[in-house]
Amino acid sequence: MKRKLLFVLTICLISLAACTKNEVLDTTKPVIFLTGGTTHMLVGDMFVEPSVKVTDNVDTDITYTKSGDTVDPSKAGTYTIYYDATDKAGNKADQKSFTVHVYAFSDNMNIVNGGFETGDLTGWTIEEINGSSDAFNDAFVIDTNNRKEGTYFFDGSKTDDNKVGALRSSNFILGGSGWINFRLGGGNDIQTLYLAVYRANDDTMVAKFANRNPQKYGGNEFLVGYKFNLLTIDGVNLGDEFYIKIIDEKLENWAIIKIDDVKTFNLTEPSGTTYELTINQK
Ligand SMILES: [Ca+2]
Ligand SMILES: [Ca+2]
Ligand SMILES: [Ca+2]
Repeated sequence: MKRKLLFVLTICLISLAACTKNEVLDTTKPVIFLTGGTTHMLVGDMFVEPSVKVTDNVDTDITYTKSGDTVDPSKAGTYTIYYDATDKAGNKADQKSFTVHVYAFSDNMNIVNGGFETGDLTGWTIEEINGSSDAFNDAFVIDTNNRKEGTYFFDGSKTDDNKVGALRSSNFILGGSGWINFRLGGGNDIQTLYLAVYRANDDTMVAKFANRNPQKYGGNEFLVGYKFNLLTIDGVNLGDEFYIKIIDEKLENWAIIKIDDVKTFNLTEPSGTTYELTINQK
């Protein structure tokens, strides 16, 4: 009986020693959590820092330190802040970083009347192809609903398939995230019916997009939203000057184009539910 008691006592002591030892030897590092915060903003907007939480297996009152950049909301640039924390046993948390992009914006980063909301072709220039520009006319800017954005869009089906022509936008300076978006309806033919992006200084085409998914909403009459990041093209940089051109050289079989919602400035990638990612078919 005495022996058994001694045995139990010994086990208890060992357990206690093990427990105490564990407390002293904390080898688990704390973890830093960042939530929210402004990741993309325009110069002059308010910057909100992410909220920071540090958890640990032992310590409940760990403070964190910050290093890296100090965000200056009045100056365009990319700023990165680093967060560190150490528990009382000296274990360092994995460093977390937070990056904010501050973009300068000027009106010339968007083309004029890219959504046709003036109800006509203000801001756009009609150009000829093979001596004709009949595919484009102020009268074809209408307000019926073919999955347009806003009130008006350009509807090439207001004239005949065999009409041709081109429509050139105002120039724009590439800014923000580099993402552009647009909505296209009508036929799918990259050779003769497309939206293109040209360099303003030498008129070279850098990108070309067709209405690749005209049946998305059940028919060519419905506008489909597309998005593309121009910065993925070799040699294209923020600050470069471009313009958009809409071409209709197609003569039959859904040989018209519908356009709306041409935006050349986006702070962030446009939403995936409205705009599907398209490819450069140049
Ligand atoms: Ca710890
Ligand atoms: Ca519109
Ligand atoms: Ca045509």
